[in-house]
Amino acid sequence: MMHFKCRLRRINFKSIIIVIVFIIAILYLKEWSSAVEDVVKSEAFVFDTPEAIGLEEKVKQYEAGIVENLGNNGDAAYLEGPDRVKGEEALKKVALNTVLSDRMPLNRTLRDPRNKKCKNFTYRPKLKASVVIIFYNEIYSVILRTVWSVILRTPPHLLQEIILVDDASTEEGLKELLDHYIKTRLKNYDIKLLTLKHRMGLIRARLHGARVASGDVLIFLDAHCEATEQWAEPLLARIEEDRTAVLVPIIDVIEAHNMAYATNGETYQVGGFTWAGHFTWIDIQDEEDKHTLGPVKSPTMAGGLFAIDRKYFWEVGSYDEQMDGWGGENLEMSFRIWQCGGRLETVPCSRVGHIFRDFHPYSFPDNKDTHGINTARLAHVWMDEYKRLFFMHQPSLENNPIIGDLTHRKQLRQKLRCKSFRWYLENIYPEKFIPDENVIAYGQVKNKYDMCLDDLQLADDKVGPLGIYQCHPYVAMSQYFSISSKGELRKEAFCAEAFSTNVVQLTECHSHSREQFWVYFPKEGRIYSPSFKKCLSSEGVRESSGLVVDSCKNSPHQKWTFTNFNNT
Ligand code: LR7
Ligand code: MN
Repeated sequence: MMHFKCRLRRINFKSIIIVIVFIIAILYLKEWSSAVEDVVKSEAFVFDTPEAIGLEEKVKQYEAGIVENLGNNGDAAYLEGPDRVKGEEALKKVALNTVLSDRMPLNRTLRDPRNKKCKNFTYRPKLKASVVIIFYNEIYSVILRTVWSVILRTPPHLLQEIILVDDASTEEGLKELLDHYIKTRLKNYDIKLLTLKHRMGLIRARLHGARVASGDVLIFLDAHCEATEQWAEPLLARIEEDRTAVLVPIIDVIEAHNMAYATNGETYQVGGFTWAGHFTWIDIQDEEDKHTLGPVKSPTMAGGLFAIDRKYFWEVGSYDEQMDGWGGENLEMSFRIWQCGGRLETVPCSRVGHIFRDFHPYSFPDNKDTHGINTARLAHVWMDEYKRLFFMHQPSLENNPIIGDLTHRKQLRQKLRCKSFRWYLENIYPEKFIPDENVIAYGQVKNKYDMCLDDLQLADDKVGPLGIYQCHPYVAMSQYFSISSKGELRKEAFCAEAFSTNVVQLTECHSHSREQFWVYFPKEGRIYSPSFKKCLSSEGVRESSGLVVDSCKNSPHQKWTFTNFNNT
């Protein structure tokens, strides 16, 4: 009896343990996938439910509205009559001509935009790609055109799968329609559709996609892209050669108003950044890189379109999971890749179009500045003492609890033994101007009327007047200038340039120009242009119009003081 009981107990004990382990395993699995509602994989489809019949009708309606050949070759397309008016309205509302997109074939043809010499290369990669496409309320036809472009232009033996991640779109019926289209029209391809239960922002949405992926290489795309001929081969081949190379194709512009696939010929740019924490395009810096069709070093990436070895993605810290919404993750990954031993490159023989919109058609809960917060996170983790230059733009974020806990990311940096930000600046991006290093004077620049030099909100990439404005406390925004050791009067990438009309404009710095050369005499407060033999003056200048150069005289208009002056 005793014996029996004991045995019974033992058995019970054992089975209880098994049950517990089983429950834990299930809970763990559930936890892991709790944010993911369901993964739909294309499989045989049953048409007999009323829902399926309704969806099939909707898809057929779409298909009936498609105008044959419209936008083929990547040409600009135009609509007539009421559609045209509706298209213009959509453009105003969501910064994209959705009506036009709906009329264009989902599998439209594109001209091969590559440099002709790219065709001479043969790539024989063996790695397979998982293409991860995330979206929030993007329109059906744009998402599917992205998917079709990948299917049509990636050799099947290089395409493991396409993973669509729906970041909890609120657009009614979008998910069901996509799901139906995939199950019926794309059933021969491995396409997974993940739906997140809650809006998680594009960074965590990408992480969800990456977790499901099984290919050797992850290729991320925005949901409004079109891949062109042989886009994948050079990316995969390069990763096969160096698994720590993270690659960006040339990103061509697809126009939001007419869907034209625009190519600007054979020149292209690589990625830079501003101290305010924004991505910018910069010219290729090394002369020999300008002429190669091989991969070219890029200090940063735009973020939406890139290829990375899947295992390396996880090894090198994937993403900062605590980054919310939109923005910052691209610079975070760029700095991290370089500082932690990898490489970031642009591959000019791989080209993908992206629809560039004038504004984002979506907002974030509470209008949170996710770009600012995310950038504050990366500044604290990766930028060392140079974070001062970012926080100069966003002082309120520096010690703000809103940015969250950074322990894990700092631990990651330690674990990977990553190099310093100074190393990155010196070795990867030596052209980047540091406004308070190697400069003669810097800061706010006041004249004797207590007015300050001001860039008058010069927009990126444009030329504009160098003006004066009431001195204000948001110095970094528009009033922070430096006299560099090269003699430039400079704000970030823009330099004061004197013209023969005596007008002084801000133009892109081009280091060797005499018109951008100034000498500062601190005692007299003069900012002198040797090539014009004249002094920077605010005489006769109104707010909002530019400064001039004038014959040098003892005038309060020509006396300038910088907040910081280096004596050395
Ligand atoms: O909450 C959201 N959840 C999402 O899933 C908000 C957006 N998204 C999706 C969205 O549907 C889209 O597919 O995320 C993708 C990117 O959003 P976009 O297209 O509104 O962003 P963008 O193209 O304006 O912004 C660029 O910078 C972002 C910074 O977080 C991302 O890295 C984008 O991927 C990136 N896009 C590119 O790099 C394309 C080239 C643009 C340039 C320069
Ligand atoms: Mn985009």
